[in-house]
Amino acid sequence: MSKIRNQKSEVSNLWICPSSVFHPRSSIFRVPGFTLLELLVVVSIISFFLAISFPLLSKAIIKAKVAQAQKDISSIKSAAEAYYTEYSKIPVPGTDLGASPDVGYTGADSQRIIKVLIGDDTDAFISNREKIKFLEPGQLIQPDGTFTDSWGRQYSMKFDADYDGAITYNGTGHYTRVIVTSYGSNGDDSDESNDIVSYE
Ligand SMILES: [Ca+2]
Ligand SMILES: [Ca+2]
Repeated sequence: MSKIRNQKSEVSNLWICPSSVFHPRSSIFRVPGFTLLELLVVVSIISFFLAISFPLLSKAIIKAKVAQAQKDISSIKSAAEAYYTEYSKIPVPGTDLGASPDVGYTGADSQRIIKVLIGDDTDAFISNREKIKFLEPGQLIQPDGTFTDSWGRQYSMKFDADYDGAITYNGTGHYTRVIVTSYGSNGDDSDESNDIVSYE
């Protein structure tokens, strides 16, 4: 009799209240996933980290573009100086040699000079008759065949056309044969604050 009473007691302990089993928050029947509050917390945390990381990422991208432009400018300047050493003249059309004041080149004219420096001798007015590769264009080349800076704009150049050993640029004289310029992220030559220039 005592044994039967104990078994009943055990069965009683195993009984589960139906209301707790079918309650929506029951651990047995709870739908796996997040509650609305948990989702809002996760979205808020992700938004917070995006908000603080985006400016840092933008700064890093701008810094990388400036570094690439500085590297390209240095390469173009070195190539122009190597051209001078080889041919005893600057890489500009013959009609500009001896011109005073010194001559600046932008757009299609600067494209012609870069093409000559990479060993393309199709430009008879500048000429690289030995087809010497003074410049490795690298990522200067865009899919459409143009040579541009990190912002997709063409570099500008100014040469010491009058051979006095100096170039005046933005009102200041510099002792150099060539100055190469990227007008920076805004592409604006009147705003020098973000220009990248070879003499700096
Ligand atoms: Ca000069
Ligand atoms: Ca600028």
